[in-house]
Amino acid sequence: MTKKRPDGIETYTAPAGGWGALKAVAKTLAHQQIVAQGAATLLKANQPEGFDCPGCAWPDPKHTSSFEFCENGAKAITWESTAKRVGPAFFSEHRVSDLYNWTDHALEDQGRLTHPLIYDRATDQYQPIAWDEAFSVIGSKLKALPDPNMAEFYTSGRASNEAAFLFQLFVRAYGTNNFPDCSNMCHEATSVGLPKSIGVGKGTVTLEDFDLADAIFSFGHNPGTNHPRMMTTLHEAARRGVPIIVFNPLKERALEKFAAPQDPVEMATLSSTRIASSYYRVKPGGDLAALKGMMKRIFERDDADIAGGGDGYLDNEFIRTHTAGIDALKEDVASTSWDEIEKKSGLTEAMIDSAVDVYLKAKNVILCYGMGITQHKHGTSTVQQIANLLMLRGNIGRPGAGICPLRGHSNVQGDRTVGITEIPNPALIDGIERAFGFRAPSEKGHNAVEAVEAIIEGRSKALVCLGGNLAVAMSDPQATFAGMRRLELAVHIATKLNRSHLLTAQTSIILPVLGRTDSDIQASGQQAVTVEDSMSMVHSSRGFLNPPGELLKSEPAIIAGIAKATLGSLHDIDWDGMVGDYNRIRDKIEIVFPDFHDFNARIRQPGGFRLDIPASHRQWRTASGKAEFLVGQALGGEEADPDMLILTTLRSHDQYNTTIYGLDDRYRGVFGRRDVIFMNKDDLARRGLADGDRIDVTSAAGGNTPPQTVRGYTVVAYDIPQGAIAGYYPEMNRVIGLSDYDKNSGTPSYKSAPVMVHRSESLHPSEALG
Ligand SMILES: Nc1nc2c(c(=O)[nH]1)N[C@H]1C(S)=C(S)[C@@H](COP(=O)(O)OP(=O)(O)OC[C@H]3O[C@@H](n4cnc5c(=O)[nH]c(N)nc54)[C@H](O)[C@@H]3O)O[C@H]1N2
Ligand SMILES: Nc1nc2c(c(=O)[nH]1)N[C@H]1C(S)=C(S)[C@@H](COP(=O)(O)OP(=O)(O)OC[C@H]3O[C@@H](n4cnc5c(=O)[nH]c(N)nc54)[C@H](O)[C@@H]3O)O[C@H]1N2
Ligand SMILES: [Mo]
Repeated sequence: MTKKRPDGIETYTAPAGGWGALKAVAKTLAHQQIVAQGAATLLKANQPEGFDCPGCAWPDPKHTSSFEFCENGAKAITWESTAKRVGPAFFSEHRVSDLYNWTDHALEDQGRLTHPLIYDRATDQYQPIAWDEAFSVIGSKLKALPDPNMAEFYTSGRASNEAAFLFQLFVRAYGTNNFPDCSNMCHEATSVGLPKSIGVGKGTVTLEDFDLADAIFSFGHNPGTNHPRMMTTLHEAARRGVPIIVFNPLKERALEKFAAPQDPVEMATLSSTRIASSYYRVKPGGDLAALKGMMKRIFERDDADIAGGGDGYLDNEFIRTHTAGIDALKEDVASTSWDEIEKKSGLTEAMIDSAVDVYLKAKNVILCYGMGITQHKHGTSTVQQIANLLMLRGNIGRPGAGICPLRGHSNVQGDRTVGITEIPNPALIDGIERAFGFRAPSEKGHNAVEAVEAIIEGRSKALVCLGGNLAVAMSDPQATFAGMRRLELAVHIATKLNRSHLLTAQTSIILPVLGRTDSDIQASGQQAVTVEDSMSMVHSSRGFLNPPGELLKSEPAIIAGIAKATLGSLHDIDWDGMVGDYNRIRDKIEIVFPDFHDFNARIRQPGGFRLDIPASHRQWRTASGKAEFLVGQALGGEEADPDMLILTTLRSHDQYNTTIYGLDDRYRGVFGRRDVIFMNKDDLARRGLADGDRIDVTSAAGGNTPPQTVRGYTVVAYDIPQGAIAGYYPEMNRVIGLSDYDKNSGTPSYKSAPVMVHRSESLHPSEALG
């Protein structure tokens, strides 16, 4: 007899992709009321003359392919190109304190912002304001601050290269390096960790390398939901018989089996392809131990083989010519006991051994990873152990092999490349001087956590956001939201209304902006922008839809407006000229960053061009000039409280970060709700709990004092390692402390928050935020 599951919870048995994905797209198009225009819009995504899909940063085969179907790309595009609008009439009907009680889904689902708005405290409403007036209010508030370092300038990773470049130019001309950005909550462990290992903070592979790989390792990412076009690559590889080895605490359906909507046979016969050849359900945060275990076994096998007269398993030629530090690494993993490795990783020695088998058999290995690796207190160190593992067999810097961090936002990598960084290097400062004739500040500014801390402590008084939803994305909303409400100035350059806009400062302004899909007309005609994908390909993106209203401005135009109102004629920067013709912005980018030589010519080639990744051709821009084997952080022996659980936070299939498209998480069998916590059945039993019971989750340690609780969540018995639970981001951010982050990179440990759970007295889920 099958036991009835809680409402909306099912066991999903079908493959990922397939007809379910097509059905979901049809539903999304209808919900956004753009059925007629919808299909045509989708067909322009990632085409040579079209726009770059705002869904993810996975590359497209040369951006010249025919339309590649992608359910979640379709959701991202239709969410932006919706026919719904949120204008002055709406804001005159709703007070901000009422809107605050709406869900994140409902707020954004009102549609595209159409008018510049300013908050009026007397009526508790946002009211229209003219652009010039908005710019002048912002300029005068910023000028009035006693120190430019009292303002924070946030970037979310959808901004184009051109917008991000103008933003950093304006902010540095204003006088600070306070550049919190979404990357600080995302792949900062990669940006900080990899340069020390291989001299560059980006991936080393291209899409073509996947055709040559003999094995693919996938650590801590969920491509069926978050990088769906990667499924085409994995599907092809699986069909060629390439082993795909997955390390993930959850059995993500798309990594198990996938039906490609492009494949007529699979669609017609309802068949699918098995993706992972082996699936290791590592404990959250256990990857560091698993990687150390793999390396320990590789050294052991290498020694044994050599003792038996063999050549061993290491690429000694590569190690000798290209690397430093192998002895210390070998010593570290040798002194780490199997007992510790098994305990921390949740995997047995035999399992790790079988993963090593595959690794050693393959000539060319690519290792892909996502947030399951970076969002931990030891994220940076884990990234470096990934580089070590690859380097042991020379799997970096040759065809078919390399490291592949799956970036988040579609242009988060590009934004960093063109200068969004709180730690400017001398080359950037010299470049700005070359192009604009002034010396930018060189002292370190704030990253995302530091910016929010400064806001909470009242050291920072102003926040200007180029997109995003910083307050909701950040840990500890209790403290973060309160800090935001104490600001003197908050400015949001946004496409849609979100909760950060409702945390009103003394002066709060929302500026409606064109998105990727919108046509952008300036003095010299229709403009294209550029973006950089996960594989360092830079290409152009041109929207073509009629903008949602006449008043919207482009990101570059808004930044220039704020800059002129703040800086006046300081430094004699030609803001109008650059906004009138984005080619002129690109000319300046090329002067500041020589890697962009012939920028305007090269983006006109179909598919654009690839930025040089020195490690791809075995040039190592590290201090020693070699690729560095770096010893990993200790696994940490302290025995946790036996009642404590480790919470990892996830994206559902129906969300884009804080944007909640809908309430289903199809592949995990969750429908119509998000108020669930996944827990191992033995952990449930040990607490006398059953599938469907309501629980409270309380932070157990770390940075939010007093401890915070989310109440009334429904617990779902799930195939997840014992000792671990999983819940959705952003609802669970309440139990993640602001000071729980990787001290090397500042990346919050969203994937391993220590918590306690108790049976709940609440019949309904609590308001999780704020
Ligand atoms: N549709 C859609 N696309 C997106 C996004 C979105 O929200 N929606 N977000 C974009 C952004 S900004 C980003 S950064 C990426 C995020 O893409 P992912 O990195 O795939 O993001 P998460 O949902 O956080 O998933 C992390 C995966 O890691 C697993 N995991 C959790 N903890 C651990 C751990 O300790 N070890 C290991 N090995 N695995 C673990 C989870 O089970 C899950 O499968 O996607 C981008 N693309
Ligand atoms: N617990 C937990 N917390 C996390 C994570 C996690 O895995 N777990 N992941 C972290 C990660 S990886 C990231 S990247 C951050 C995400 O943090 P953010 O990037 O700040 O958040 P988003 O939800 O992507 O931002 C959505 C808003 O961006 C605006 N927007 C959309 N498109 C555009 C555009 O084209 N231009 C402009 N100007 N605005 C636009 C809209 O107003 C929309 O409401 O969250 C982090 N927080
Ligand atoms: Mo991200």
